[in-house]
Amino acid sequence: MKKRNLLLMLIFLFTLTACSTKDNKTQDNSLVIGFSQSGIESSWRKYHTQSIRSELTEKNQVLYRNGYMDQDKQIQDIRTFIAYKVDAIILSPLKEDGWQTVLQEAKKAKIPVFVVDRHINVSDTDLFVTHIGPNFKAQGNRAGLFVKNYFADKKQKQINVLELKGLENTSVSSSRAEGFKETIAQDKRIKIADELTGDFIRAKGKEEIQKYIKEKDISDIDVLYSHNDEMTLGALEALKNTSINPGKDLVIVTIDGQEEAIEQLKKGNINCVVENNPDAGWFVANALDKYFAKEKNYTLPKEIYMSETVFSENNLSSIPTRNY
Ligand code: GYE
Repeated sequence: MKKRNLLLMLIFLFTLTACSTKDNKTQDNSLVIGFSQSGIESSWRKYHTQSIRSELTEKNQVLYRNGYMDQDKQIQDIRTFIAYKVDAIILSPLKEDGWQTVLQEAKKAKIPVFVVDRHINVSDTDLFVTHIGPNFKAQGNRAGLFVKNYFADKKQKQINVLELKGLENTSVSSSRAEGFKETIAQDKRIKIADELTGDFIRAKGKEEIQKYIKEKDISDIDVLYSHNDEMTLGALEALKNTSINPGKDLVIVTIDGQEEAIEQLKKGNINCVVENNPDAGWFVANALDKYFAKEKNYTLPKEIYMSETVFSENNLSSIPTRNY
């Protein structure tokens, strides 16, 4: 008789614990979220990280892992999240390809994946719930439009562009190049004379421009189109040792909207800063809320774009504080 009572008591205690654990989770709706960030290469990226972490930790437990610009580490971090049985994964991918296998593992574990910032290239779009980020092609269009308008009333017969591209095999770099090319094609005088790759890193941007100055005649270049402010700031450092007057002899167009770039815009060393909004926190938290609310007949859109604008000498006085 005693053994039977002991067994019944153990079963009762186990059920109680199991229910209370489940109830705790559903009672406060808090989630355990794995957040895999691609790196810390720019103040834009640091703000992007802080925006998501601060917004999500208000209600949830966030396991944050920085990939330090190493995709293999990011994949390993995602496997850790799967092992922890997190409720959701936020992935800010370094590169576009190479995610199929690990996202299939997440799908098998029934863990939803939300992609932020750069995009991923997978055959099965069911491997992620939604992509939340800027429209990189539109940013390229805006950069191209500034250049087209800048030279519209100038008689110059040919306008040579030096393009300083970001990290290869990333959706952000290919889309910014595509958008820019699409828009400058409206003025046959504008040509991309040369392309360099600075990996979105200031030191590499400086090094590439220094090499270009040594090997070619940069005075033949009319426009520097740089895919991010960090590389632009590196390029400005390299130009200091030349007779080139940035913003005057060389029109400079850059993307992100970092404080340091806005300062150079106000000094006249940069002509146009295309904003790239890093403040993704609210968008991510809102997407998670909608997903887990599981409202009938509601599915999240596959793309959630963030609003952004363009800064130039025409609106210097209305540029909001950047905070990054
Ligand atoms: O422009 C740059 C960062 O992926 C949009 O990555 C982001 C880019 C951003 O290195 O500063």
